[in-house]
Amino acid sequence: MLTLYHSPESRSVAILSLIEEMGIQDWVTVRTVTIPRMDGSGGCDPANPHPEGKVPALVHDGHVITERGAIILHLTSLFPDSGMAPQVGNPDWGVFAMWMNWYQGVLEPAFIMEGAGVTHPWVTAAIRDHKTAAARLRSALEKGPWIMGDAFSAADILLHGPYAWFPEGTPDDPLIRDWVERCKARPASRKVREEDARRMELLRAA
Ligand SMILES: N[C@@H](CCC(=O)N[C@@H](CS)C(=O)NCC(=O)O)C(=O)O
Repeated sequence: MLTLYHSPESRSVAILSLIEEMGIQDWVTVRTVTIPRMDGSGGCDPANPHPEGKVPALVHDGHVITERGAIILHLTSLFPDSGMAPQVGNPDWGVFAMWMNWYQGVLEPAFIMEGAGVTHPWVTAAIRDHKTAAARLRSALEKGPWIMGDAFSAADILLHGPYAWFPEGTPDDPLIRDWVERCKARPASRKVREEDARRMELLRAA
């Protein structure tokens, strides 16, 4: 049994989009939980099994899986015919797993550091910076039109996320901006965001 712990307008939207793109809605139960919000609202939800009270968390037969990259690798491996990732064992799958880990270990930290105005030689040595990360994105998209080449994949869902949420942080590069818009225009993405806006209204009204 698969249960996704989700909170509206948060990082777990990426997993909802993935579920929609994969067509596995009947296999995953979605439970809405609260999280502490930057404006002081919300709070950790005792119903959320995430050890840090965050979202997303995916529970598979009692096993708690956190971190979007890991959740994506797990779901796309469980449902290998969904078309959202290469087949496990193919060289392409190694590249796909690389993008999942690069996102978690480089792109998102670099994006956050830039937004927070943090620079430090240790940070630069370990993760470089957002400009360097954006250059790597660009070189993938030059071959594009998607991160993995011809086919839209879960790598696009994960990697375009920060730019969809914070357009002001998006590099001033038409190749990257157009890709973000193409990702946002996917029917699955539109549907999930519309449903999520309704979930948020319910949460605010509660
Ligand atoms: N590295 C995690 C990050 C998860 C995360 O930070 N989620 C935010 C939602 S946008 C959260 O739950 N924040 C609540 C909190 O800070 O307590 C992932 O990629 O899944």
